[in-house]
Amino acid sequence: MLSRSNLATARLPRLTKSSSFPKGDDIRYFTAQRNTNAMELKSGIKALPSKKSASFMLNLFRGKFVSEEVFPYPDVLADEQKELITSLVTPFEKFFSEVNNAARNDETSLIDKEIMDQLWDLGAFGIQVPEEYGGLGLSNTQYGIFCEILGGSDLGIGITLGAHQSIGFKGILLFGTQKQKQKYLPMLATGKVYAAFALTEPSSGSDAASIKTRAVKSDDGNYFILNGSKIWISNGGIAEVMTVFAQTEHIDSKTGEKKDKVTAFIVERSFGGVTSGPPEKKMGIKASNTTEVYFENVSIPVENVLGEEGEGFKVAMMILNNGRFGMGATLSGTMKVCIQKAVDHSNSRVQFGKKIREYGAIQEKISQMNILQYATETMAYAISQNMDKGSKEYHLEAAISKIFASESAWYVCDEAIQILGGMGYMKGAGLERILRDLRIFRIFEGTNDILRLFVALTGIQYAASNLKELRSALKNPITNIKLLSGEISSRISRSIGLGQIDFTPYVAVELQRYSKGTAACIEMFGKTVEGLLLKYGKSIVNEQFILNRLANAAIDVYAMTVTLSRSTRALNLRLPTAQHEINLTKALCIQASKRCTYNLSRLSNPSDLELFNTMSAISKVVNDKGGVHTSHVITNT
Ligand code: MYA
Repeated sequence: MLSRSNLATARLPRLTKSSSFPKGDDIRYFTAQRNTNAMELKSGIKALPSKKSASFMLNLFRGKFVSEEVFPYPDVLADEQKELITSLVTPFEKFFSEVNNAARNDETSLIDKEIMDQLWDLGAFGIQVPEEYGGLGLSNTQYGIFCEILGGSDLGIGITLGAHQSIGFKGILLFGTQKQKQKYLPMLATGKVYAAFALTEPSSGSDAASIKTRAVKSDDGNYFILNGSKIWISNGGIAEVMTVFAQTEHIDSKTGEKKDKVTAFIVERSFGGVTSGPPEKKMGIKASNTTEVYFENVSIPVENVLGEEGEGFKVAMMILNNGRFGMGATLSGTMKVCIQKAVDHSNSRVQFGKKIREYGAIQEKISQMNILQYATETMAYAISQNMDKGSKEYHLEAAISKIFASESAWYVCDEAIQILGGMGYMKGAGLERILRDLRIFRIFEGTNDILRLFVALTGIQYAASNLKELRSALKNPITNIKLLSGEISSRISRSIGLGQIDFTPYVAVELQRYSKGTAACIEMFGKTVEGLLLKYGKSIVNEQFILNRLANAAIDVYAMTVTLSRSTRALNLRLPTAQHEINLTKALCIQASKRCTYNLSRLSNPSDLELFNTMSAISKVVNDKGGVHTSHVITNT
């Protein structure tokens, strides 16, 4: 999975900019920041500036509860913005229910031109492009509502639209110069010009920094000449404008040493030398176009560099970070449809003399499906609304929502099929297409495996910077008395089992019992991370069995916290659904707090550590032998 041996050999401490994201989408920040990160902790993990973050998830790794982005549940849209979105969404919904045929698009692996034209006319390709450039000018949250509709209608079209605006030209929106925006955004928003995001290469998937595509500056410094190829590019066969990532040469100003670094470019097919392969034959999202893209001596004007030269890797990462919440919103819509189909069936199907909805086995499935959908939706809009409020440090939350959404949607669709039984397996029920479409969501835009490591290690890095801060405070205890006394009292409380984290002021009375479990998980989480740092130091980057479980615990804490917040809001607003939402939250908290405690306890449990070592040994043998390595039980060979 992790090729360039990076994640296995301590490269992931470079995944550390948890506290170096404060200026968020400002790429210049990263360039400046790089020079301030030279210090190393004794543990070996790079020290970070001790800036405090408002991110709930980053602080979780320090065992701290920072409420700002989770309580109260964010509520950014003014009434008129809500009305606007309803008026924009209605024709969109009508289009999907009356005009588009998702099953046919899947069958033909194509979206008819008339369908695409109608989507352009609806403004669906420029949802977040500012109005001055011809787009709808909507916020992240409003965009999320469109995503939800797409997710419930046609994931193939969703990918076409998402590859275009969620990643294809997002870089121009985030980092483009005024000139680049003026030139490209109008055509991309309304001019029927498609965009794509070209990062992945045959030898570079998860290991995105190892791309081989190269761009060499011309002698006069006016152009880059681009050569290389990309694979699995969504919209690769139809895009006229692409955000392309390539290695470029840099000379270290201090050492004079030459080094390759990634630079992002806006590449037009019309530059010449850009060609695409035939559409890939895929398991799902068949309506979307996926191809290889080749670049042969493509001449790119220097003004088409996106962001700073040599900062392209971060441009890529930040585009991906920025778009990830959209997947949560999209899949929340998909889950609603799966649940609808399951419920239609359980309300009508009679077996053994009763409607199947009467049986506990079905009730458990239906409630679990709803719990997961509720948490997915809650995460997606917590993130989008924080982004709209100006939060810049949403990268952990966004990665978590992508993992949670893609795994929940897979589970929900699979269970819907199970409830429908044989009928669910038939094409006519419409679920097998959704299941096929859903499979890719755990793989693309950062595999869930990579994102789990990203979450765990980015958080650990933030915690490590706190330990370093404490260490240096200890050298001068008098001047740092406030910091130290706060830390000491929280440690004493923890050591005698007195939790300090208190959700009481934020959570509805009905939920306080459950929120105590969440608070306890946060305390345990911080303690566990500190223990891991002390035990493993920098070699924690090699402990992927542990990091995975730590990430799972983090995901559970986030799910509990945001649902506690959302259902409290529902109750405060006296929404008719409040009691049901409270029940969904209760159920989630009971499940997630147990799972979280279990996952965290496994990280130091000798029998679990033995299990991880044993599994690692099994895997090694199977890999060495090239497959299953047991003697046949009958023939003994
Ligand atoms: S597109 C292809 C998707 N590919 C990936 O996502 C690649 C996954 N790999 C990675 O993310 C990275 O390579 C990892 C880093 C995480 C493994 N944010 O040395 P490093 C900084 C900000 O640790 P690596 C697709 O699938 C880091 O601090 N910064 O890097 C299309 C460091 O900074 P410094 C970050 O070991 C699907 C530097 O970068 C981040 O190589 C189509 C290097 O770090 C980050 N996240 O590995 C979908 N990570 O140098 C269609 C690292 O200063 C859309 N850094 O120390 C669907 C939308 C849904 C529908 C919508 C409907 C409308």
